[in-house]
This record gives sequence, C-alpha cells and structure tokens, in this order.
Amino acid sequence: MRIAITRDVGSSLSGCELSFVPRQAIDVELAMAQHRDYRRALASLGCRVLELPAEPTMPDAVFVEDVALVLDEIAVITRPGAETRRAETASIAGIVSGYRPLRTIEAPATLDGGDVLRVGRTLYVGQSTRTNPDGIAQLQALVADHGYQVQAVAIRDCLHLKSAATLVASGTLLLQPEWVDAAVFTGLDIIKVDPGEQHAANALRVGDGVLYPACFPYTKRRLQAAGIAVTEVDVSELQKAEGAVTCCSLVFRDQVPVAA
Ligand code: CIR
Repeated sequence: MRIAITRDVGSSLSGCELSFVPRQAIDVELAMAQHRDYRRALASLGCRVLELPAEPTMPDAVFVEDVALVLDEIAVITRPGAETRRAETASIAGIVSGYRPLRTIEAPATLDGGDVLRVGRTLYVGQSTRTNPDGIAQLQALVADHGYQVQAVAIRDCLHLKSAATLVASGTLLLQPEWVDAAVFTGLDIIKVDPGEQHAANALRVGDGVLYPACFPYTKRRLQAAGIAVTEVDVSELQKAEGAVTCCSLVFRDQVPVAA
C-alpha cells in the first residue's frame, strides 16, 4: 500500500517564503479547497492519505516534501534551508518514524526534500539556495551504506531541483532546460516542458501515472504523447506560494517488497 503524508493548508499561508516568484494575493480558502482535491486525487491513485493538522504558526508547513526524504530502507529528516521552516520537521519525524528508521541532517548542513530527485539508486541533489554542500555531503554519508549514490546537480533561477526536473516514468524525466542541464542525467530519456509553460516540470509520479497541475496543457500533451497517464489538479493558489504537486506530499510504500 502507498502512503501519502499530507498536512492541511494553514490560515497563515500568505506569509510563506518566496524566492523566485513575485508575491501575489493568495485566496487561502481556495487553496484549502484545492488541497482537498489534491488529496482526493492521491486517494484515487491508490494512496492511503494521512492528513496532519495545519501548523498555524508555520506558513509553509503544507509543503511536507521539504522536511523528509523517505527511502525504502531509512527516512532522512532534513534541516530546511529557510530558517522559518526548521520547526516543521518535528511532527513529520513523529509520523515517519512509524514506517522507517530515522536519520537526521544536522547543522550547519541544510537540505530541502524538494532538492532530492530519486532515480533508482541515484539521488540527484540540487545545489540550490536551500541545500548547501554540507547537506549534500551528510546525505551522501547517510545513504551510502544502503547502496545509493548521491550526485550534486547545478540549478539556476528556480527554488529546487524538482522545480526543474521530475521523474514521470521509469527512466524518463520531465525537464525545464532553462533551469537545469539535461546532459547531467545520462542514460535517461528527457521530455522538455513546452517553452511557454515555465513552471511545468514538476509532476508527482504515483504508480504508473502522474498527478499534474491543470494549467500546463501543452506540456500535458507531451506527457500523454509519451504514454503517461495524467491526473490533473488545480493548484493555482499553492503555486502562488511557490509550491507545486510534489511538495504537498510524501509518497512511499508502507512495506517495501523484499527483492527475490
Ligand atoms: C518555500 O519557499 O519554502 C515554500 N514557499 C515553497 C516550498 C515548495 N517546496 C517544494 O516545491 N518542494
């Protein structure tokens, strides 16, 4: 069974961190409704959706992806790059510890889960404004014994690596070439976003399909042309908080099948 950890949108969402998008008025009621639809979409794709209550004093706490990385063997609780987000880890650690042994990123390291793109046994990690070299080194040390390789990736003009590239099918990345160089990902097939849809590279793979923002019809066609099943969700208000579809959940298998 797939688990999806989520957290309610808080009424303080408008006080969120913003780095690469301008501040716009957020309709928080609409954000809450869109988030409910997002959860329903996750459930329709076979996830058991866990719903944590909002953290009223933490505007960005709905973006649970950034505070943990759940691998098959362990979970890594991050130390988010934005100081305002550091307290978000406590409640997520409590939940995740029920599923995996925990490891933690320690100061002075910083790491945001949105910077970690897992492809098989490779963890690509964005060199972003949120994830520092210590964070990448600590992650490498934590996962090496479990057979993962960590590869640092230069990104530009965007918040996280997964703003620029996400896995949409086995061996296939959806990628924004303005923000990351495709050549980094040797051996993978690349679908580029439509040039008119700048923020379209963030898709959430669940099973054989993806959960995907409704506002990128041209890139959606590229995904469908590649045989990828797309379930659309309207996340306009979460996008104004510089969020997207991967960042609102932590999706993983509760029990990992043992290899034969
Ligand atoms: C932040 O700046 O931290 C939030 N406003 C948005 C975080 C989005 N996280 C993600 O895409 N993984």
